[in-house]
Amino acid sequence: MTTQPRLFSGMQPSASSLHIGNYIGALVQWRDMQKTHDAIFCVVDLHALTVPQEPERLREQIRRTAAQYITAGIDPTESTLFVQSHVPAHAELAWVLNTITGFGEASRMTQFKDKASRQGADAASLGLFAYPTLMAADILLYGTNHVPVGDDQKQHVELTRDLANRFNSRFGDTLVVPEPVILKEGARIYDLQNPEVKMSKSAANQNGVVFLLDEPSRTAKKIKSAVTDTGREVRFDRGEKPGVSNLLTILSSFGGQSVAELETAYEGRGYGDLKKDVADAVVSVFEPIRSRALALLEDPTELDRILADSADRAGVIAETTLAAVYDRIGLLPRTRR
Ligand code: ATP
Ligand code: LTN
Repeated sequence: MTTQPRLFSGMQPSASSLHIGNYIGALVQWRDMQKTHDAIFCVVDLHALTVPQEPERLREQIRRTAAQYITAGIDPTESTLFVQSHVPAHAELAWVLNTITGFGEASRMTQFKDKASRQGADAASLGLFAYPTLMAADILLYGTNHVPVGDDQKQHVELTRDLANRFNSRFGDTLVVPEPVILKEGARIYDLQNPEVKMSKSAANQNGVVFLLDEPSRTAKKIKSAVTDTGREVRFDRGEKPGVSNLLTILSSFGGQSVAELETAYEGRGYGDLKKDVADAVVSVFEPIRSRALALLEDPTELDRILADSADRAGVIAETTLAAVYDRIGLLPRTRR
């Protein structure tokens, strides 16, 4: 019987590969937290339906995302790693949470406002509006204590806390109120071609996004073509030197030396040397992750079995919470005497 705190986190399968930002900003930290937590990691495919999808591509992206979790270090014998839609309780609890969420409260979610304004208010679906209550369901089904997320998701975890407290005060103590664990800001990675914006799967120009599943030669090429500045000095300064600062952050994350140590090491040396070292460091970490992921995907029998076993384990926990919720709110159990 484990006494470690429960951790839950997830990523959308919204691209065919994760990138350096997802790796440094999420996966590496998840991997480390597995040791101190009873961890559950989810590929949140139902969330991915909130933007238009192409069915065959989505199916492939779900497997690819799961494969990269595993080969980047999420150990399926230590943690639970499953696909959201394999556990129907997520959609079921989300419905109940929708009924206790205010329309105005949901309208204040900044991610919804951003995405809806990008898609055009008429194109935005009810699903996009309800994204945060589905996320709350993900978290609350598992009695989660800690939710590691980027800063942009903090508001959703706050809503989750509000909903758990509201449910408990209306219907009696049922749901664990989770805490966000905000991932390190130093771990934010920016687009190599446009170092003012964060690296993102959905960037229009992919030359500035280094994907885990890119071929090593492509990775090296992208890094060597990174935008820098007209100066010569390798120095961390986000305002004046966003490109060089980003490369220093990446090298520090991959190589283990602090940014200050790197600044000293590159005194009198040019951007070319820095880029070459960043490329070598990233390729040497990504190459084995990439080749193992591609091998897992070649014959997905093993991967599908891992996901199914994990979904069985997750399903038992989720069903117990859902049954308690249904009972508290006054639904009739299905019984035969
Ligand atoms: P999309 O473009 O589809 O919004 P994304 O690449 O921005 O995707 P998410 O799926 O929103 O990534 O995020 C998954 C996880 O990766 C989150 O925990 C998020 O904080 C982290 N993450 C995403 N982009 C970066 C980045 N550039 N730097 C550090 N962490 C990141
Ligand atoms: N919204 C998150 C992904 C996500 C998640 C979750 C994270 C969905 N459900 C539950 C933590 C816990 C994102 O876009 N990064």
